Amino acid sequence: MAQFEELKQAIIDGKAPVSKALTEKMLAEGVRPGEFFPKAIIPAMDEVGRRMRECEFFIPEVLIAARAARASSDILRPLLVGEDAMTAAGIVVCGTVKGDLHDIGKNIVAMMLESAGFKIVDLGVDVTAEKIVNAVRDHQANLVAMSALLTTTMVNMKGVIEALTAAGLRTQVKIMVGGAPVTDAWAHSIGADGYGKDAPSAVELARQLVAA
Ligand code: B1M
Repeated sequence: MAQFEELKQAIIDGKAPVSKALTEKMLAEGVRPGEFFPKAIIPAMDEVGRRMRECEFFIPEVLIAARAARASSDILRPLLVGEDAMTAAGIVVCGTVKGDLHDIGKNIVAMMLESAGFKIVDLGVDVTAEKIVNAVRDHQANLVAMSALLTTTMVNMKGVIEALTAAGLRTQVKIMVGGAPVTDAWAHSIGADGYGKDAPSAVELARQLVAA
């Protein structure tokens, strides 16, 4: 359907008002809420991820595309009930670890995950291990996504994993980590399940982890 292509393009181009207006128009014309994610929003954000990986898009383009995706999904989410209920790809508790106030990268990752159909419980910045443990329990999350930008705070990721283990929740959740100083080797050394280099890789990794 040409309209889904148009919406997909509006999202890629970061045109939030167009994406909002098109979503409203299509709904008024009888398009079912459940069709938007698989036919326009998710393919659009997959394309944004591809462009970012290939350095055709940089942070500003990704942010405005994610905002355009949100303009559409904000309208759709309350409508996704009954038959059209969107099955979340997974429930992700995310946050920047204790002592760390950097949230730009974490927010991009959260927005991209949300656009890819994950339900996000964003705890913000300076998040304690205890808060993450409680959120995993309260929201029955199956994924924890931690971000750290400082070499002095990335050690707190290990504390979160230990706290999840101590609370008996480690087998219930997969854990992914990321942020500028974080590496694959670091992720393995602290017992995380994976490392995301950037937001598109974080989405791919999240999909793999929940499917495993
Ligand atoms: Co800060 N800061 N900062 N800072 N800051 C860095 C990180 C630093 C490298 C700058 C430098 O010295 N060259 C340095 C850290 C040095 C180190 O630890 N080795 C530093 C420092 C020292 C500090 C302070 C200590 C400075 C001071 O006060 N003396 C202080 C610390 C405050 C604190 O956190 N307690 C501080 C403060 C700040 C600001 C508040 C001013 C501001 C943050 C604003 C905000 O986030 N709301 C800030 C900023 C902006 C930066 C730089 C310049 C940019 C960070 C950023 O947003 N990058 C940064 C230098 C740099 O990185 N070039 C720096 C863009 C963002 C899109 O990238 O976050 O890497 P990034 O996210 C990427 C990937 O890493 C990945 O995907 C994202 C998108 O592709 N990713 C994940 C991130 N999380 C992921 C999670 C995943 C998967 C992928 O799965 C879970």
